[in-house]
Amino acid sequence: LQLVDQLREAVKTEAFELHYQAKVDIASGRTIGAEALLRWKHPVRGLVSPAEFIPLAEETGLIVSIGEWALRTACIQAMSWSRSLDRWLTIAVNLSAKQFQDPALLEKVRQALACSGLPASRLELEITESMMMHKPDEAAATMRALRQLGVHLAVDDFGTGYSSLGYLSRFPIQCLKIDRSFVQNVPDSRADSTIARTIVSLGKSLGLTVVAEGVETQAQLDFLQQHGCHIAQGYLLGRPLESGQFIEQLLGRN
Ligand code: G
Ligand code: G
Ligand code: NA
Ligand code: MN
Repeated sequence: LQLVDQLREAVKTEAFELHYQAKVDIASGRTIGAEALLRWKHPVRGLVSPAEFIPLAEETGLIVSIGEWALRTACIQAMSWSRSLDRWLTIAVNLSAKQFQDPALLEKVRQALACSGLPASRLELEITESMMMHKPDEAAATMRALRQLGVHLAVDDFGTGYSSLGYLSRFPIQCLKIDRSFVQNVPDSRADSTIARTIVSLGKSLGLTVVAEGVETQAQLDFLQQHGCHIAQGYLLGRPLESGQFIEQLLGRN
């Protein structure tokens, strides 16, 4: 079977899994939510990373069904955790370019919220700069409609795309995620430390929540804390885990 047929089969049988990576409030050390990360449960290859199949899924349009499954599953999971913990967790879901351009996106988000019971304010959608800049007017309209539903919007991998800072303030976003390629070299590289610090300060001046991705060392976390970054995500704070392990980690922590 060709890879594309295998992927089609996987969509039919929902042969996917979400892993969850903690998002931690740097000031309090509390886990405030998670990012859902997709995996394909391949019969031979085991768990396959989206980096390997998202391009094919985009090309074939299969991403639209896969993304819908991910959205629904993530919302149901976040609602279930929130119930059992008796406090709200936020769930972040990545959108691909095709999904973001799908005219039915709004309706799918609405349905995922309705069928899970998750309040819209507990769902965050991650999009990239290139998705916003492709057709900025249409993107802004989509984003405004999503905002009207009450969901939050985050810019993923910030600093790596061709962003126009002028546009940044014109898109209705709530959160910037500093790309891990900058975080990685903090605090040793002066240039990357300056970039990370500048993104934190830019985000804060615009009233946005700033998240650092790919935090792997205590020195990185200390630097980010010192510069007022709000939220951290990375192997230091937790690897992506399946839902059962994620909740165990959370319960063991606070
Ligand atoms: O978890 P991992 O490092 O394998 O993720 C690789 C890439 O896949 C990341 O860029 C991430 O944003 C993306 N990704 C993870 N989950 C999803 C998803 O559900 N949908 C889309 N479109 N991309 C995802
Ligand atoms: O593009 P996006 O930022 O959504 O990518 C998230 C990806 O980054 C996931 O595939 C996840 O597995 C990976 N990731 C998460 N934390 C770390 C980390 O601390 N170090 C590295 N190298 N990768 C990470
Ligand atoms: Na990211
Ligand atoms: Mn992401």
